[in-house]
Amino acid sequence: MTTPALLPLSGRRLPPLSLGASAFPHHRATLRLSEKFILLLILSAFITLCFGAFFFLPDSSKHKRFDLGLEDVLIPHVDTSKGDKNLGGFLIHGQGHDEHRHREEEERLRNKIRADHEKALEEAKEKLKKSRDEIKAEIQTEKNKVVQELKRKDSKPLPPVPLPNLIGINSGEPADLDIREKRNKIKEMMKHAWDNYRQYGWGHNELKPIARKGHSTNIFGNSQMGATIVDALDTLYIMGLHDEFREGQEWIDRNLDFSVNSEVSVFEVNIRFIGGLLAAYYLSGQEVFKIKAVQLAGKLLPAFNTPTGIPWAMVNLKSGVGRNWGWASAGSSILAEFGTLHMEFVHLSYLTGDPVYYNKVMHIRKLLQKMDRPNGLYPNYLNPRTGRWGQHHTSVGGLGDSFYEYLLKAWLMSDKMDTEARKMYDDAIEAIEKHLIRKSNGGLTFIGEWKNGHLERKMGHLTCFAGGMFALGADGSRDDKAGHYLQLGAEIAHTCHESYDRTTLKLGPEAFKFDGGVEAVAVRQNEKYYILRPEVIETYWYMWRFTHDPKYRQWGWEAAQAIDKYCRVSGGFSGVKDVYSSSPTYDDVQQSFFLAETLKYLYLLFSNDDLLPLDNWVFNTEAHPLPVLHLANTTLSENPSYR
Ligand code: DMJ
Repeated sequence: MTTPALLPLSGRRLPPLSLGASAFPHHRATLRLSEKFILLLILSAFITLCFGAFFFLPDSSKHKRFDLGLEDVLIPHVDTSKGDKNLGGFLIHGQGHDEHRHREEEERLRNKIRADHEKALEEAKEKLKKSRDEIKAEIQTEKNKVVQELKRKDSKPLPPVPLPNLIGINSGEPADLDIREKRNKIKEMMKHAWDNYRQYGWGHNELKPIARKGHSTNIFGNSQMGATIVDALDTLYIMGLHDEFREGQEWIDRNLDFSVNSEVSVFEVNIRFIGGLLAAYYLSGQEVFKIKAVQLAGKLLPAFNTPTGIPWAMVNLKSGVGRNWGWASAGSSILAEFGTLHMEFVHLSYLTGDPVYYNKVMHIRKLLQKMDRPNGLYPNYLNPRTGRWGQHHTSVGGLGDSFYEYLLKAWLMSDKMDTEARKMYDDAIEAIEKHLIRKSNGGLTFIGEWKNGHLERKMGHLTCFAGGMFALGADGSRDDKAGHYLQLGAEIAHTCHESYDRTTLKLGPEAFKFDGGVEAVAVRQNEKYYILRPEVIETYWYMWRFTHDPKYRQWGWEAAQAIDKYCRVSGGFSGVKDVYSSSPTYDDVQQSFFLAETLKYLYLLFSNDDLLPLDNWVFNTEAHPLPVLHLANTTLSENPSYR
């Protein structure tokens, strides 16, 4: 329907009526007087209507729902006995006094709203007077507040658990002056490594001591997660370097963030970060380490989402997407990687009361138990999609090593209750002795590598840790062969010492042969490097603890001196490329495990045995001490409230 007032009076269509200023001047000259009069009439009617609306329309605020926190103000005033009702936020009032009171109340509220608006307007005006930089700074402050608040919420304390019996956190200071001096020298080396990392690589994963800048490798993805800080913490603590420890703690508290778009090695992050954080927590009692360890573990869990539950080697900490190393046999996961999670994951379940971690590692164990093992040996590769072995390579060095170590340590860490783990260890070691351990023509006991039914007579520096493992597992061995395993440990220690002693620098090569007239010597150029690894010194320390034969301290001291002489540079410590060369070149990397392991084992070698006694502490594969858990016969999954 068309409004009669808009009908054209002259038979000509008028342009649509607009009250905008430009509508009239254009047509004014052409309009007749009567038309002008009618238009004036319409205009005055419209203005009257507007005034009427302004004065006579009912007050809409009466029907307004007060949902900006005003209900809190209004509702307490509602007296239901006098007929006021609160219907879902609308207020319907009674008559008389109540009406008067209500009007006053509304007036008060209107004033308040007006005052608030004026205040907001004033604030906005003030803001506009500020410079761009000032406004930016204010926004940043607000943002920081929000982040801090989120962090605070994220860091809410975990449920308290009774700490296990923490025995032997003491100075371990030796009485003997000579030994004390040696120990002080190791501490000084630690300080040199730390101070330089602090100065040139702080926050980066590792240090390039010659270029004097941060360094990282693909195991940490492209992250800057301060691997050296986390790995070094417990060594600093044990050595009594408390200022340095506090610096590290502060950095972790403020900066260690795991929501990074970075693809990291599940194994390395577990042994260095989770292991390091847990050890720092147990030693110092500082909650922040426990919280960070649990946060990080949550980020690793998606790696277990594979068809078999055998985790991927790598996981993106942000997306949770996992994959395997391109070089590993047909997309396989690595035995030493998925088999080296047990200790840390059991502790995580212990500390959180959440069996999820425990269940993940027990699932791996169950799966391995069901599988056929060629000659009783565990191959290094297992496909997480099919659940089948990859290439039939077996090693007690790289790719296999810490899997065997963790079977033994799972048993020790459970206060020797986890007999299933002990049995798996005993079975595996029997097969290894039968197929991989041999004596060279010169009488050196070595552990070779099994490749498709053939024994390669080559031993890696990594394999040298096994001397300590045999000694540690001697007590409790099957058929009471404790003496035999202690002896085997001593023989491996001797062979590995020979591999050091037969070099120019008195530092061990990465791999050495027992073949073609060669004994404990590296043959290939790319096996002649020493990258500050700990395994040989680790074995000396275990052998020292179990035998107190002074030769182990002597050998450890030789290694410490060689490291100080050939690997020390003004910017820290570096690996060397050829231990047979009298003028070595550096690889320019200070590995985080040098601070976590090499220097820690050396320090312990020159300390009293009551510092972290082996009856109460089990060292993870990165030398992070975790206490024995007295869990009695309860399995964690059966009783999640075992804490
Ligand atoms: C360490 O990170 C761990 O000991 C791991 O188990 C293998 N070796 C390196 C150091 O050599």
